[in-house]
Amino acid sequence: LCTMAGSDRTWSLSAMREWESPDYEPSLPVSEKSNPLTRDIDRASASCIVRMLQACDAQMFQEERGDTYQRLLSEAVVKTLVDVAKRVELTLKDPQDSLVVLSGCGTSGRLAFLISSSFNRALRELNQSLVYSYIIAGGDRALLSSQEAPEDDPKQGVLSLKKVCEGKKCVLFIGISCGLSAPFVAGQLDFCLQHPEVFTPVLVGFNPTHQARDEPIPGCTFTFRSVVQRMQELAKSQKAFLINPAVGPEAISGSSRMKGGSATKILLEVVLSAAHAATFKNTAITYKGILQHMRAYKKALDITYAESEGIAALLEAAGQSLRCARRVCYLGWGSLAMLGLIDASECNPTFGAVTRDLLCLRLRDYGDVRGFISGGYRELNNSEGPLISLREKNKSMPPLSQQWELSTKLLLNAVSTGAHVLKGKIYQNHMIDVQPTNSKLYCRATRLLQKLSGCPQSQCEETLLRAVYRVDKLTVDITSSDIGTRIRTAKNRAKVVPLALVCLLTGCSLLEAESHLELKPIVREAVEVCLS
Ligand code: F1P
Repeated sequence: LCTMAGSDRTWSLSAMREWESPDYEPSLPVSEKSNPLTRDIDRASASCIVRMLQACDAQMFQEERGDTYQRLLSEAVVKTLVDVAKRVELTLKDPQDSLVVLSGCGTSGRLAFLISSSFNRALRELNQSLVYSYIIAGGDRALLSSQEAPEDDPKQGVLSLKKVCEGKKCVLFIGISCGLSAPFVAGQLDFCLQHPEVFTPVLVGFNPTHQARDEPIPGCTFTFRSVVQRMQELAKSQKAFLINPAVGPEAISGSSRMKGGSATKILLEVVLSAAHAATFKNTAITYKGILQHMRAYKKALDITYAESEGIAALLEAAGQSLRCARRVCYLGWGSLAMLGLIDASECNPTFGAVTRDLLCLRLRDYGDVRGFISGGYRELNNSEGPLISLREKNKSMPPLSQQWELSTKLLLNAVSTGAHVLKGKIYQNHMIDVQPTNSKLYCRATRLLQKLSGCPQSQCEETLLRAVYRVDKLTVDITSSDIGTRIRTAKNRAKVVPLALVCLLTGCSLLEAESHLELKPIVREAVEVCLS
């Protein structure tokens, strides 16, 4: 299909909106659905991959239609952005004992860091008190390497929130969870709801509220959804705020680092920029102003993809490097290099992009895609100390720099995603080698096995567990283990999902599945052989 359409492939409006139909993968939230536009991305040429990514990104700015999903440019969303910007303005005008905290897990936490750092820098330049703090699940080490297990820990979320807010009397807490799913953020929002005299909670994510995760959180009486429902009630009196437009399914199912990350960056930068302009330039926060700023990002997106030929060439070259077991290295300085570090750090959990792949655990930290920053760790300026201040020239972060950053993010996401697709790390549009290192990813892995093998859920769960523990027969100890133990064990295992899938499809033993995968190191090809 792709070759046929080549790089001129375009999509009809109905194809662009197919995911919105209530019959389309109804059991999944938008953030976990598979995007119909990229169903065959695994067999696409470099230029076709770029077209597909462009179409997926364009879905971010689609207009709301009828009674379906709220979108980025929907009236209700823009109005909430105006309200939240006014709250930030209040903090900026009265910074004493006040704080704006941005918090999230994985990519969401890295963006919390990036955005809070750049707006604090703007304040420093104006000789104003700094009002922004960030929290990332797993602490600063998670800024540059994936730490997914802490995402499941609501108590740690609360502890880290208490720590940054010590002594503050007025805190605007912005919790980011693209899938409205991370227990770490749910715990923090719940804590804010319990202390309304200090905290005003804001939630940023990309599912409608009824699709928020409703799985029980061990040791808690709330679920993410129940927290969201309480916030919805309070939102009526502006005691809480929900910013949750749908941006459409990710190009690679569930890869919220892509559109989820871009939309987070757009929304928060629009809000904070408007608040800064109101406080320091006397420019009122208006609906029109916010809308215009959002449209400037849409333009950045169009300008970026106007270079799709160049992007495709880069992607092809990067894919070739990975295919010959070589690397892709990003070199840069300032916030753009930081985006490179972030993009590189996300490849490991997304694609199972471990060097030389199978069982090569010692080399785990040296990924296929690596980022380098001029000045090294000392440039980071993170709260736990030396890991970078971004360079002089990016100090003030005028709006144009923000769009330049978005453009860079889109480009890097395209290169790393495309290169891994070309390397065979994606099956259809699924992360076939996803590491089940937290409860969300564990459930995603089970779902993927069900979808690809057609076997019942219980059998898929059992086979996944066999692959995690590397045993053909499960012991009582294993079957009675809790999800936390399973996840900790999975962290030290490679190719868990591919192994389980081969076992399910062929009925072979784990050892046989391992040698099958060794013979066919391109996971997609190994799986295809079994499927055929
Ligand atoms: C947080 C997150 C993602 C990461 C991976 C695991 O998701 O860490 O950033 O790519 O999918 O989850 P969310 O809480 O923002 O939905």
